[in-house]
Amino acid sequence: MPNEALIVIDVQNDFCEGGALAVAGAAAVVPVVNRLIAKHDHVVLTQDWHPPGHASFASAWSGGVPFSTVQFPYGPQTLWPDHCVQGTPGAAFHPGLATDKAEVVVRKGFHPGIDSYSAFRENDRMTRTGLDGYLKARGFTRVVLCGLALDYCVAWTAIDARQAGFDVGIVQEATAAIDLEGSKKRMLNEMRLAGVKLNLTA
Ligand code: VGL
Ligand code: ZN
Repeated sequence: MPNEALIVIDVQNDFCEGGALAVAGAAAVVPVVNRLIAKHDHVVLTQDWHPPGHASFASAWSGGVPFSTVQFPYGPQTLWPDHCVQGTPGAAFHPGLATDKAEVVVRKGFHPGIDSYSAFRENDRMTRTGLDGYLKARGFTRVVLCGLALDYCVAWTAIDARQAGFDVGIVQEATAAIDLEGSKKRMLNEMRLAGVKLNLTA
């Protein structure tokens, strides 16, 4: 469809088995994602792209515990293991991902003090990545989402895409979830309430 873009979220080594923030089942979705890429005319990739010592890393805080929640100036923030550090092998796309067709790569999470799950808006909910303007300038009205992680970057991107006025669907079989304290169920519900189609097929 000419007005539809596929957005492939964060299929990077650190989110796959053996990576710093591995999501169970991540590598298995790569062939499914590749099938979606082959089927779409327009493909956008996103890349989590943190500077060393990023504020979302537990290691940046004395006594910081990975997967705990702390208060940031912009609200609650989960602390993560160091991951997707700019230029490292962990930040690179999974070697099996079919990246050639991508028309743009959006990087996020590069502001030292702000995390970014959504590919549209960072976690302060104010700092914009520019993806909204890019998609609208290109005339896209529908976005299809897949990638990692379902309950963080895919979900937040889907909800922000709805808020930006796009028709939005996710292909669940082309995603894998972190599922921290029920986050998968909670974010599926949030997406449903936002009007995201949850069951597109690959
Ligand atoms: C992600 C946690 C931290 C994601 C990125 O891509 O879902 N999750 N940074
Ligand atoms: Zn991150």
